[in-house]
Amino acid sequence: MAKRWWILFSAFMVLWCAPAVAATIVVTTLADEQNLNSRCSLREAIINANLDTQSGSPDCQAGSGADIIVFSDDLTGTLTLGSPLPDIDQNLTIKGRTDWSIEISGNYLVGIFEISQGGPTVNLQYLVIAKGSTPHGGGVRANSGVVLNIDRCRFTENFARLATYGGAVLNYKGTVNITDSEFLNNWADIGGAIDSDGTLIVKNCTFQGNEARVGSGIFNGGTADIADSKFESNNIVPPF
Ligand SMILES: [Ca+2]
Ligand SMILES: [Ca+2]
Repeated sequence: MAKRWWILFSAFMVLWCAPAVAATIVVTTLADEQNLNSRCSLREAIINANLDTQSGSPDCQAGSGADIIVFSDDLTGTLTLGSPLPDIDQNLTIKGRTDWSIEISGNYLVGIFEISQGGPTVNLQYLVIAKGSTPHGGGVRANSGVVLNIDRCRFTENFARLATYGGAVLNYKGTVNITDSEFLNNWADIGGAIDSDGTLIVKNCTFQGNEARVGSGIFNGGTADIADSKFESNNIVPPF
């Protein structure tokens, strides 16, 4: 009898200690909104994923652990941000469309993604990240301790304004892995497409038409491993 109770107790402990099952949160509108309107926006989805609640909006499923944000099948086109998205501060995957038919645009006014320091692992897949603008990292800023995996994304016309770092991606003392992605026509003062002060691994990527005063494609101030990638028509330009 005692053995049976021990088995039941062990099973309970395994279930109790198991990590939270990730939620898949489906974005159903390309509007940049946070209103109760039966449509789940990317902004609402990120807040729910960060807090593992529905405090962003009951329009989206609640987050739970290392969530996955996807876009509903009927959405294609551009999501234009009216203000910066909330920083991502939990493990999270954001998946666009395999044919790159979802674009997230900063409209040359705001940055797209920022990942909080302290160690979340964030995966960005199949996204077009365009026209983002911040002082550092117009498309994505990864802060210290972050692991950022970028797979099959396209970065176009992002820029770090006011003479600063990383037009498309700033890796500020994190670990950034980039595979099978394109960087087209991004610009900054230093690091036209990417500025890295951490660990950077780039594989099978294309860098074309990026501009900077120093490091038109990539400026590496940390550790970098670049393989099987193409650099074409990236230009050194005078200070903006
Ligand atoms: Ca909504
Ligand atoms: Ca979460």
